[in-house]
Amino acid sequence: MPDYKLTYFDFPGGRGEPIRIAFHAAGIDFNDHRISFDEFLQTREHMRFRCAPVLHIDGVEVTQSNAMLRYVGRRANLYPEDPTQALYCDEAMEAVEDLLHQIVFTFGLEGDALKAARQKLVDGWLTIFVKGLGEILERGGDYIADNRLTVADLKVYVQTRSLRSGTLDQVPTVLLVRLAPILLAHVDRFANDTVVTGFY
Ligand SMILES: N[C@@H](CCC(=O)N[C@@H](CS)C(=O)NCC(=O)O)C(=O)O
Repeated sequence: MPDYKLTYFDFPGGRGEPIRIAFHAAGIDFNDHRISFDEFLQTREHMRFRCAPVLHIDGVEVTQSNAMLRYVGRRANLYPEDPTQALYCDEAMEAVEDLLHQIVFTFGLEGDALKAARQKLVDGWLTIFVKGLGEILERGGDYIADNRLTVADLKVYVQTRSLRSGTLDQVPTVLLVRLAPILLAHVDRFANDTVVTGFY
């Protein structure tokens, strides 16, 4: 088995966490290298695209979180072989990626500016993406694709768990139940799945 080192921030969310859970679910050992934001600022000049996560495979650097997820998924049978089911996975994963970009635009704001930006986010992109991810899940049933756990479920789960947890100021925790209850059932199912939660 290659030597894996995943470098990402030390919090249970964002782009790195689904990859950590995928490694764990797959039973693949990896060096879970967690960095503070200060450490990130000090080292980012040496990162290819100045972004985290970064995966080293036998010392070779790789970037792009969804590419990493697909890679771990293929190694661990958590990514469909059927091209259409794989497409469904990719659609969900890229949608979460687009949503993350919209959320990140509101980071670093404070006071009234934060309040206004988050309200706009809730009424706009968050509503669109939560509804859209709900539609994707309705197509798949209990899972995003392939009638089973795939890395797409992990990516969606980490994001919906964050939305429900109230960690994003001004974003109501009832958003999922209001806009896409099917996503709430999905997040609950994984919250009780030891393959996913056994990581903690
Ligand atoms: N397309 C990249 C985006 C990576 C990205 O934007 N990472 C964020 C953290 S989740 C980052 O490093 N932000 C710090 C910054 O841009 O200064 C990926 O999917 O890995």
